[in-house]
Amino acid sequence: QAGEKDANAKNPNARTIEVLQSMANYYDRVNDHWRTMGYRKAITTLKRQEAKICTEEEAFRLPHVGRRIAQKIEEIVTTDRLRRLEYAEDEPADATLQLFLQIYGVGNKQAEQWIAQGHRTLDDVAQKAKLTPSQTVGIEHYDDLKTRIPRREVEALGAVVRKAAARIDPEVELMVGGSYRRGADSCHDIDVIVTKRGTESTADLRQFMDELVGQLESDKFLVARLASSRPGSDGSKWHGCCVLPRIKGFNDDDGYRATWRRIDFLLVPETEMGGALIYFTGNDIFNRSMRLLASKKGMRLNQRGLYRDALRGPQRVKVSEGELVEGRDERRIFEMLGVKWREPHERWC
Ligand code: DCP
Ligand code: MG
Ligand code: MN
Repeated sequence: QAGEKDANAKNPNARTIEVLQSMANYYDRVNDHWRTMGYRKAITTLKRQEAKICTEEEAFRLPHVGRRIAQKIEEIVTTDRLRRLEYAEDEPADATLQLFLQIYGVGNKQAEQWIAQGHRTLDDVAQKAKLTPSQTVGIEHYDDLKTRIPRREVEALGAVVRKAAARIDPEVELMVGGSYRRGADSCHDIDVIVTKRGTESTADLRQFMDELVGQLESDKFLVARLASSRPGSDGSKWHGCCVLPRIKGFNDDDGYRATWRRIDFLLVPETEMGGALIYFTGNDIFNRSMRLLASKKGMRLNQRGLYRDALRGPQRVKVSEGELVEGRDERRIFEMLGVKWREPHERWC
């Protein structure tokens, strides 16, 4: 025991490890198992290093150290502190951070920046901060958007979309994926997969989607568009908000009020339906483990399908795009990966 303590003190990364350990303890306290594990693995890696790890780049090259933790390692070494930990250990500040993080379109960096600027409430941010259009919606409908959607309301919302879709193109098929497909009792949002027989690229569905959005907007079902694609994305996604209209016998009691709900659409050509179903069913951790497994087998899994890994030359420059192994069929992708089929409700990690 004393020996181990000694060894730790001599470790050139002792201070970094101490601070990261406090982060791991914090995430453990708030039951964030994923981050707790992430920090623990990074700590184990650091304990094995004989040299001091000083920069983000050095840290990122180590096993089990992702971009976020690598940045924190550099912050600890250069400033001898970690702002994220200081918020975590300061309960009021942490509560503010959690408050801001629950705004749609707000990540860690933005939330921490607002706190540093002295903002403490949603009103502060609404009045004083410069907001993106998504964040404005996120704040105006904060309470609605953080409320979970009961399963039967997800079904009712899906039915509204289906009806409108069938009028535009009866051959288009819609499936609700995400936590709903995994059997959840309630969901954060509704994830709708849009596909059609004979389509080979998302472009084949674009016109349908434009018409569907137009129709649902004029029906007052879709009430907001949110930033729908990251830069460089292919326009296969549509993110926004919807409200369930008053439906006779379902929600037409006196208590009806239009609750804003998050809705995502994913346009998927038939040729990629298997990859898309796996991706959009999740959960995110299950997806990560499937992707990791694929890469261990010299393949690559993404939301379009399973590929034989891209050939890479010096500096890991891509020489060729990987060859598609399977895209259409969800079960075949499991088979090609050599994993036992798991029903959607068995994909919680
Ligand atoms: N997904 C992913 N990685 C992410 C985000 C999403 O693999 N970082 C995939 C898996 C998710 C699916 O997309 O299951 C849908 O994303 P959601 O954020 O809608 O998550 P869920 O539908 O799983 O849960 P929730 O009830 O919170 O919406
Ligand atoms: Mg979802
Ligand atoms: Mn979603």
